[in-house]
Amino acid sequence: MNTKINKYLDLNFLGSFTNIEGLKNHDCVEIAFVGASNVGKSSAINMLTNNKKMSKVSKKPGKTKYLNIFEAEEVYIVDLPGYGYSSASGDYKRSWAIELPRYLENRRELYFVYLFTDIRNPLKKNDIAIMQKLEHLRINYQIVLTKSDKINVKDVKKVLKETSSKFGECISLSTKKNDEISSFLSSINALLSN
Ligand SMILES: Nc1nc2c(ncn2[C@@H]2O[C@H](COP(=O)(O)OP(=O)(O)O)[C@@H](O)[C@H]2O)c(=O)[nH]1
Ligand SMILES: [Mg+2]
Repeated sequence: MNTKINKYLDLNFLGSFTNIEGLKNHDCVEIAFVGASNVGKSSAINMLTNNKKMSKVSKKPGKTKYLNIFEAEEVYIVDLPGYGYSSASGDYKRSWAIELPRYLENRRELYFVYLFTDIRNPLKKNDIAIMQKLEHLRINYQIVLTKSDKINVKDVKKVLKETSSKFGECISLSTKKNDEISSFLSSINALLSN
């Protein structure tokens, strides 16, 4: 559990944008982090860089307002607005109801999506709708079951097995488990070496 992590991603924060027109074009691999509000997308970016302030982690759902883009040597990571936060402002709702589908449909640079979902209550209606959209658009994705420290190890294995048998190999992730952070880093590095 406390194995040392060899190499973090050397990400730089490029900026936050209200719509996809703000994102720059490039020839690198772009990876999107998609999921409901509060499932741990921003925390994952902090984990990958070993920098707690890299992406704002909010205790209040719906605080990462727009599309946040991070860049490393050969990869771009886009932290997309989290959906399903019913009391979000109109602006914020617009960003997930309109900009998220626009991003998925139009972003030429998009190579792969990580779909984040809380392991305690995974794959809700909105997640399923996103998965259907990704399949329709033929965008490759993997499910990340977050906050795995919140349930016991046996249950983590059980949920992993169940979701993997239905939706292809899934991974579990916790800010508190170095082995899972390492596996997630390896998964990203594998995408970059393809
Ligand atoms: N226990 C635990 N809490 C987490 C984990 N990942 C995120 N959180 C907490 O969940 C809340 C929402 O996280 P955040 O990264 O802002 O979610 P986002 O809205 O998807 O970007 C914060 O209070 C985080 O500290 C995790 O792996 N374990
Ligand atoms: Mg966030």
